[in-house]
Amino acid sequence: EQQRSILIQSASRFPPPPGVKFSYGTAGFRADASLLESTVFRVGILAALRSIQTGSVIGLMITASHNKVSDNGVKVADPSGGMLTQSWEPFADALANAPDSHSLLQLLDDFVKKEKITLEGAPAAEVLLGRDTRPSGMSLLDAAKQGITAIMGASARVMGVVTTPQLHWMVRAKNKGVEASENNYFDQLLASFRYLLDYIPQRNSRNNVTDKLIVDGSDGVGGEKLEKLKTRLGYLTIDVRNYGDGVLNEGVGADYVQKEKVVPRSFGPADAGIRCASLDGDADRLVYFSVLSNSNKIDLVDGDKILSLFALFLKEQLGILNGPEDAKANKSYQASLGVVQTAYANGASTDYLKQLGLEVVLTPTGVKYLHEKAAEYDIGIYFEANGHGTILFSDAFLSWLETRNNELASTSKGSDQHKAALRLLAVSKLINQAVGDALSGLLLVEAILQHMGWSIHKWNELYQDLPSRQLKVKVVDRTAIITINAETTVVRPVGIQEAIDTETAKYPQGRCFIRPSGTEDVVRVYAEASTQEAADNLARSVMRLVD
Ligand code: 16G
Ligand code: ZN
Repeated sequence: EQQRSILIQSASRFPPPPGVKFSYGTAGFRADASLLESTVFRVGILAALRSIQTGSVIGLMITASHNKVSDNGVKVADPSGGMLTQSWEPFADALANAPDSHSLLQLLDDFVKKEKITLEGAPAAEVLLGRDTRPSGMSLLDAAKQGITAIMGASARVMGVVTTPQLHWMVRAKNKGVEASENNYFDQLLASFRYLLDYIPQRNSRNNVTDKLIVDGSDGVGGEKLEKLKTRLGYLTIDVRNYGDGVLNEGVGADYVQKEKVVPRSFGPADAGIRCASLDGDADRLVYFSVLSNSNKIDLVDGDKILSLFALFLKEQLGILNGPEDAKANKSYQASLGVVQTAYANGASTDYLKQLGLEVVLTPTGVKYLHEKAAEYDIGIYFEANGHGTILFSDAFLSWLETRNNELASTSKGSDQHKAALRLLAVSKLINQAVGDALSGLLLVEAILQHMGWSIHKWNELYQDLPSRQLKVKVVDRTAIITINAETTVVRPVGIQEAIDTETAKYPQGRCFIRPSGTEDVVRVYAEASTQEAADNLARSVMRLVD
């Protein structure tokens, strides 16, 4: 009864905006910030319930990532640090769209019964709360707090301005009994990064790779954090630009750089030849680039190439670790190494990875799908071309690796095999296993480039991207388009796939697909072919089929 009246009272302070329909899309709720208070309040309630049900700490992040500064959004991190379980998404939708406090309460009643969540005498629930640098974040954070505390026994712990991956990392850490603080996060990243540098093969020590990196912080939280982190790096001079003076995501950031293939604001011809990287607004995406001389154009090194670099390195280290005598002595562990991409992955990257002998699978767009698939391997690497990705290690493999490392430390300390074990362990600590993380990804790229003795150009030459084009079409109802096979085949409307196939067949190395966006009211078209002109033409002609 007391619980009911608390809920009614607090919910009445957050009436939903009339006539707006919210949907927990690929990456949570996103909208113009002025529309979001009621939704964020309600997601606070949801997070508290999820914490009670799982008996674990849950995360709630307020961000709209690479979208414009006047937008905002909210998403929930599950106990593992990953995305909210998909089975709760319909509840999130219903909750956000409940027209008044009465229907809200009814929904909560039904859901709590269905999910067997006992509110009375429930164990203490805790939700970690974070936000990016958007000005609207402050009041939205307060709305989330009120939602959380509207559930009796639930408390909110404000982590303040953090990157999205930092918050996910903290949730994961807390649930493993590790201290969930920014310092601890930095410590872990730095310690494992230094480890990797300590084990760089002699032949490549330092002189081949320039120690200078320029990073575009997208005028968001990532630049701010990198400024703090870089003072503790030791080697590597990082020049951080766009770390908060300009407008968030405007002409800057990983999304802009990857889609437009031009330099971000405050970069120019003077930077030609230097290794550059770009983060997105909440620092869960990372791309590299180098500026072409005398122009604002760039050579883009996208998520596919980061993935390829990681895959190559891990495969090599696994190979060293599992020496031939080990197989005979039954000491090796046939760790499965899998790579997960989406249909947006450049065809040249997929070919390259397959040539390395790796298993490559495609999933639909959206981190939750890639992550889930990657978790099926001992080492699962996933990346979207847009720069979101990470590496997952299975518990079974990690515990074998720990044991093996101890063995090697006593039998052949300092051997190549021992070093390979140490490197793999360091990677598992450096890379954020909760979610893609631009800061941890950046440190891993830097360590591997040093290890290989490679410049950004050498790295970029792993394979040559096929020319591609992305277009979008505004449509009345994007849900009319239904795809299968990881979004590579359209099944509705009937007939359209045949038409796409006919167009595609006209172009050498042609590949093309369409999919409804999960974040905007548009249908996206992606085309690839042997020349830029051909890719453009293919995209345009398929666009006309959709219009
Ligand atoms: C979201 C997704 C991203 C995906 C993008 C596609 C997460 C955390 N983010 O930003 O992975 O690439 O949506 O957008 O899942 P679209 O559906 O509008 O093309
Ligand atoms: Zn992001």
